[in-house]
Amino acid sequence: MEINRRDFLKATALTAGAVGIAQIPEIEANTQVSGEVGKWVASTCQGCTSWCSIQGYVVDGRLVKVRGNPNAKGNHGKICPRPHLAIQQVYDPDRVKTPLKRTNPKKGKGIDPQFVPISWDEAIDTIADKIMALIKSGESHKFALFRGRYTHMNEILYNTFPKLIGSPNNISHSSICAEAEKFGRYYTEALWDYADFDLDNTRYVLGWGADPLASNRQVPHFINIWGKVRDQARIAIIDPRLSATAAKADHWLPIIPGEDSALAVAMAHVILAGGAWNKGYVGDFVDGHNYFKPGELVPESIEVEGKIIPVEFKEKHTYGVVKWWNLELFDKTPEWAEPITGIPAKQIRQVALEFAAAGSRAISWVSPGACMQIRGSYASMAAHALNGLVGSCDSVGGILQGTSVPSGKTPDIKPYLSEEIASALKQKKIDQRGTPKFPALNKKTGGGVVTANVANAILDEKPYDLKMAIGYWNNFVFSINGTHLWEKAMEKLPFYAHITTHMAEMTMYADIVLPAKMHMFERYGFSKNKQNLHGYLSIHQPMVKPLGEAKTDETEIVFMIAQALAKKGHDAPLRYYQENFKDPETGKIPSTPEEFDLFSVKYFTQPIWDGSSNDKGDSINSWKELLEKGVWSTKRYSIGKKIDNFKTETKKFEFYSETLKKVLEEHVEKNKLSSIDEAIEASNNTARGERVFVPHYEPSVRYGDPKIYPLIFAEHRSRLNREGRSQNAPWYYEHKDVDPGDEIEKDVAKINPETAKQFGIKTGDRIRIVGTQASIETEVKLWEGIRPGIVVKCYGQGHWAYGSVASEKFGSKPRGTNNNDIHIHEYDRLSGSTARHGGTARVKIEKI
Ligand SMILES: Nc1nc2c(c(=O)[nH]1)N[C@H]1C(S)=C(S)[C@@H](COP(=O)(O)OP(=O)(O)OC[C@H]3O[C@@H](n4cnc5c(=O)[nH]c(N)nc54)[C@H](O)[C@@H]3O)O[C@H]1N2
Ligand SMILES: Nc1nc2c(c(=O)[nH]1)N[C@H]1C(S)=C(S)[C@@H](COP(=O)(O)OP(=O)(O)OC[C@H]3O[C@@H](n4cnc5c(=O)[nH]c(N)nc54)[C@H](O)[C@@H]3O)O[C@H]1N2
Ligand code: SF4
Ligand SMILES: [Mo]
Repeated sequence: MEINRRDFLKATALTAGAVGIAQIPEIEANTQVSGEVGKWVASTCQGCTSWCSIQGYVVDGRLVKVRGNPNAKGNHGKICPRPHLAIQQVYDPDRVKTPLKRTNPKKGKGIDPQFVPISWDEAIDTIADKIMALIKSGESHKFALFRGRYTHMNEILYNTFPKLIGSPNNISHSSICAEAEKFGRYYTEALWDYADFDLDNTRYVLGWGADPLASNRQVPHFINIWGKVRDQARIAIIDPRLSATAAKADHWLPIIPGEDSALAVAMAHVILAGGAWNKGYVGDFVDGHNYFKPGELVPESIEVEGKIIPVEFKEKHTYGVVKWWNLELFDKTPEWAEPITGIPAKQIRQVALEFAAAGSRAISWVSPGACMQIRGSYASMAAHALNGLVGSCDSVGGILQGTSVPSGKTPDIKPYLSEEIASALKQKKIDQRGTPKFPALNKKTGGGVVTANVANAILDEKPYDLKMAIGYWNNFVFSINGTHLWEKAMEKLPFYAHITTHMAEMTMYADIVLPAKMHMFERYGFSKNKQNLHGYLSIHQPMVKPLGEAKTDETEIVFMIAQALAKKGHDAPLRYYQENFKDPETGKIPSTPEEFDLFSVKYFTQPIWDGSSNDKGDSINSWKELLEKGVWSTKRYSIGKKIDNFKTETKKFEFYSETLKKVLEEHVEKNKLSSIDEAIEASNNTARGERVFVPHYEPSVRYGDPKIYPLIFAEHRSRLNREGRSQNAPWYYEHKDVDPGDEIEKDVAKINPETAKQFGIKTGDRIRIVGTQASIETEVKLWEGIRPGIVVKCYGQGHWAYGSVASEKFGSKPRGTNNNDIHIHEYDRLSGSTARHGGTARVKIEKI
């Protein structure tokens, strides 16, 4: 088919330059592309963890525009800038189009895998053979499934599939994402999740590294409501760099990275010492006198006119405020915090009192910036505990837990497990979770994942030698601190299959590459989340033809492997999938991957489309209607019911965490440790005794002698990051200056002019940033929006694979630099998280 230049321009203008040349022939040269011919189709964006409901505009089979789904109450019909980049993702000419196999057995960074195209049959057969070999030799536990981003259809590939083949190793990316953030909420109010916020009614937003105009969660909702918030509330942002939100705030507190716990306890001190806590929520001293005196413990009793009178605090909806003061806060004055945090005592006092003056309409909003740090679990607890002091947890204008959204239950797999498979599932998990070094206390000891540590497990063969992994929608070689470690681990792993849209760093170590359908526009699925006081379920559905031979990661590919395994003698997965995922409308048993894909998504979303949830939210009465509307939202969250009914041990908001105490006791017992102190020491925290159970200050940890490495390295994410997946989109670079301080087409290191002067460097100079672990070379940008003494770089660039835009030379030379080269491979062990923040790496800079 021929296409002339005029028609080409017409088509590309519509997609604003987002055209992958390979796709052009699908448009008829003489098509009239007007508003009338297209159709808006609903789906879901996964550019971040907000999972907003969107619509794509499709003209003659071609996607030309994205907007918010007008039916969505969470993101109220809006999107942030990022889904527009998804058009360049789906039509990226660098996408993987067919299954590939490696022909070069040597693996390593910069080594050409010499991939050659193969058929789906050959690819699936190779994978099935490897799995069968493990099952036959009694080593099925040596298989792992790596999950990065996902839809809620992950119940198939991530949850059930590894178990059905006898592996306990379903490894998610959660602990490289935000687990430390959840830790703070869980051990105060028993919520292991993200929060929702009543921004309509709030009077104060205190953001701990939160930059909701640009990142964090619920960006469209915040952009939409921010004007109102500005009008009726005050905003203070704690962040070492002037973020988009900090630039529009009343206060910017440029904290020294990693010192958030000090600032949080000092603010709590001010609120209590100033008598500014919410007495209706927390309670008060019975005699009305304030015994929270700086530097003094609250006495058990006092003497009045020769009589001993007990000092009593009648606590209402919280638990342990006096213990918290006595164990931690009494001496944590703003003057104490000033040299640690770099924030003037006066400003600490002012912000703390302003925040408290807003009472229960004040939000202390903790982002990963303040807690994905070494010892960040306690920073998270301390910053979140401020919500308890002002009584904003589950209050109007405060911070909320959110409403759950119904979906189909995952059918029981037990009847499908043979004795051998069931016993293989009892093997230890590969990531060493629940051990003294990695408590990963998600609700219970070892309840969380330690994603990053799988690399160490592979290298050390502890607890055993991992032999095979399948990864999907993940890129751990790029996205985890200390990239060299995952590079080495992937070199060593004997067999890896990657299900991916792009040839990412992780793919370069693969033995088999399977092309994935792009999640937003090419496949079925569903995602559940909350924003704006609504829980919601948003559907993913195909609106354009999948590129090449791409298939759905979470369903079709699993079914194909299950079919191949059945042929080779292990039919449990296929039986499970066929017997349990019949079409809910017709009862038909799935016989093809495509049928399984459709039936299983219908199965899981049935409670939404069969009308049985109409009383809980929107009204939807058929599968077709769900596809048309695209989203189902709950009624607005009903505020206040959680108060006195939190799922903590005491049902109260816990300043003294009985919930944490109980879990730590179980952890000690399970690991046969001598005491909780020993457990805390092994987890690299300094508190001892009862301080362990209250939000408290933990000193930051830094690598590198300050005499040799005088600066601290810190980072933020781009407003245009679709996590690690938008960096092959030309628009990413063309609009890079949407990030304050950044430059179009560049990946600059931002340094305060004062600091730069000390080192004799200026804007445009090329420098080497040298840490104890690695060094990177980049260009300098002097900017006042960075606190002195630190070097800040945006995360996102530095891909040595991914595509021709993301790398200077695909396969070997990155474009820009990856911060994870510099970030130390370190952890917040209590939550299992990796420490990408907190300024763990000290660095020096050298002019090149
Ligand atoms: N634009 C965009 N938004 C996203 C995503 C994306 O890829 N792009 N991804 C989504 C995902 S997966 C997640 S988990 C969330 C993450 O949520 P975010 O809140 O975006 O988390 P981070 O980017 O890790 O850190 C946020 C901020 O912490 C600041 N910071 C760095 N060090 C410190 C410190 O020591 N103390 C304090 N107080 N601040 C510090 C950084 O300057 C940055 O502004 O974002 C989601 N939203
Ligand atoms: N230094 C630093 N490190 C970070 C972060 C940071 O801010 N700074 N952010 C952290 C956070 S919050 C997170 S959540 C993680 C994310 O880290 P990962 O879970 O590793 O995810 P991504 O880096 O987004 O890589 C996803 C990969 O999936 C593939 N892919 C892309 N689109 C699709 C698709 O539609 N389907 C399928 N099947 N595959 C696809 C591509 O290979 C892509 O490389 O990174 C973490 N790492
Ligand atoms: S906030 Fe996240 S999920 Fe929502 S539109 Fe933006 S990138 Fe997509
Ligand atoms: Mo994340």
